[in-house]
Amino acid sequence: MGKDKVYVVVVFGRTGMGISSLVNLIVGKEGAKCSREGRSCTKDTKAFRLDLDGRKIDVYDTPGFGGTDNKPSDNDIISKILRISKKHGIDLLINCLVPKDGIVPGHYNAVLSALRGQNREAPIAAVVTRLERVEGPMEGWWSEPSNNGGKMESKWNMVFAGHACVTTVPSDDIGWSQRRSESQKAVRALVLKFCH
Ligand SMILES: Nc1nc2c(ncn2[C@@H]2O[C@H](COP(=O)(O)OP(=O)(O)OP(=O)(O)O)[C@@H](O)[C@H]2O)c(=O)[nH]1
Ligand SMILES: [Mg+2]
Repeated sequence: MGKDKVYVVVVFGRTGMGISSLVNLIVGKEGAKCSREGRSCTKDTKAFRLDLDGRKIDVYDTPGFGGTDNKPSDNDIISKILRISKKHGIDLLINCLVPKDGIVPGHYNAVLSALRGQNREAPIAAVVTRLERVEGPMEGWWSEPSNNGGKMESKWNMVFAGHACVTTVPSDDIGWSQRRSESQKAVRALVLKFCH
């Protein structure tokens, strides 16, 4: 590993679920533009640099799948992710998921099969967001029998190389600052596992 290596992490998911917010949480800056509820916002892929533990990591924001208002089509989004893979190589994909409506096996499968088809498969981790209101530790969401992450695997064959359970609720929402910083710690630890 050269010391100038730049690791590449790509975050994807359904539109409006908090992809850009998750990128900002990981990078620790409000660099990526986030939407107001109900409007697709991110139009193109964009990298935000994180320096962590002596490593340079480019975290890519992507347009959400299923976007409205002149948003790239799902196929365009796949092409954009493939382009990043061909140009830079991808060390980790993060599927941004929200309980219920934000868990879409089709998005996971589309990304996985497109990369596989080009012999460019990369590990996919799950980050489950919007968990600020769960009782007990956010991580508990994953193993709670009624909604657990293992079920995603057995039900939809969504197999993840790792996961984190978080909230990316805005930092000015003071009620959740503790959970927000826990979330940043958890998701950065996940990222570092794949950047070495
Ligand atoms: N309560 C709560 N709201 C969140 C969370 N993450 C994101 N949001 C809100 O969800 C809305 C959409 O967030 P974005 O990060 O812009 O979502 P996106 O997936 O990038 O959306 P597009 O770029 O429009 O496809 C914003 O109003 C966020 O503040 C979370 O963990 N908890
Ligand atoms: Mg966005």
